[in-house]
Amino acid sequence: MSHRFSIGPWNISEGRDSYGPETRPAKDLAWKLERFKEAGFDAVMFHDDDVVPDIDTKSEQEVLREAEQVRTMVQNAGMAIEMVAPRLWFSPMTVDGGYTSNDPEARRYAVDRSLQAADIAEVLGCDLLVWWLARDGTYVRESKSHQRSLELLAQAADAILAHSPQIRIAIEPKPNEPVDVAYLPTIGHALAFAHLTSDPARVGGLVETAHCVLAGLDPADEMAFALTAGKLWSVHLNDQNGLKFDQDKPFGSVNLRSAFDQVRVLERHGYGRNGEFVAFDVHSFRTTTIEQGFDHAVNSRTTFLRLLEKVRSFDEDAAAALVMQRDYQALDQMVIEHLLG
Ligand code: XUL
Ligand code: MN
Repeated sequence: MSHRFSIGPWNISEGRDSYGPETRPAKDLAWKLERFKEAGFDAVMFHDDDVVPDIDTKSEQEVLREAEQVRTMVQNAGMAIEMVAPRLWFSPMTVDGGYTSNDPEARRYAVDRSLQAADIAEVLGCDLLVWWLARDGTYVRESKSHQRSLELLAQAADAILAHSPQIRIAIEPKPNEPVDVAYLPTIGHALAFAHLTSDPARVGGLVETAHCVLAGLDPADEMAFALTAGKLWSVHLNDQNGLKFDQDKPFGSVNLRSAFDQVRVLERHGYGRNGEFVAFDVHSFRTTTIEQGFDHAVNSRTTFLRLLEKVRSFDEDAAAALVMQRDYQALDQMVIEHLLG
């Protein structure tokens, strides 16, 4: 089976970080779509305001009309649209969180904006709404009630599920950043949370490599957990060098063996058979020029395909025999030799 690849416009970025300004010029969606297509990507991921910039200043009709235009543009570029994610972390209304803010008016804003994101998804012809709950956590744990926060999250999910019968919500867990501690830090939390909603079958997960590393967990295991439950609806493959700020490095660039294990687990579970995309959430280094400003994504895709060959040529019978003999030392070296091979 061949895989289909997905990428977001935010993955071609301008190089700003907390300590300094942009190092590359901004490029528009048309420019990005051209790069995506020529590099072999099949689908685009969007935040609601990637589709409709300055979304909060526009009327509902304007928003949906602009979404129509983007749909046509992406279609004309020969690509599909994988998902839409409401960006609930930029507005002054989301300073204290999205759905779990202590301010009822801010919570209403978060839900309304999410319903609109679901409408945008419908216009774009996709059924996946991604929940990266950036600020739904705390800097000071005593500032919110955990139980109440979970209830608020479930109410928000229920509102979306009732509003858009075609929508599935894929929760993208992350343990911290920007908040100190998040309410849904791992895929286990996300899938348990699904059962607090009115339609657990329509609430699943998206596993990002870097987020698992930040949680001190094995990315392949996190993916396997969701796959076993039939709930891995997307992935954000990238890499992360230990416990520090979220790095979104090219896939396999830190831990090639872990990357191999991720590809192997996706293959073993037939990931992609139900239309799932292999998505990358990767960022250029700040030092990169705009001429090389998409190489990190192209390289991630190349690494995935190289590792796919490694997974498919791995001698699973020999590995199984070593498992039977409990010779895990030889198994360990077998994997290393295969990767070095
Ligand atoms: C943040 C992150 C986001 C989501 C989409 O760490 O990964 O880009 O993937 O909102
Ligand atoms: Mn991500």
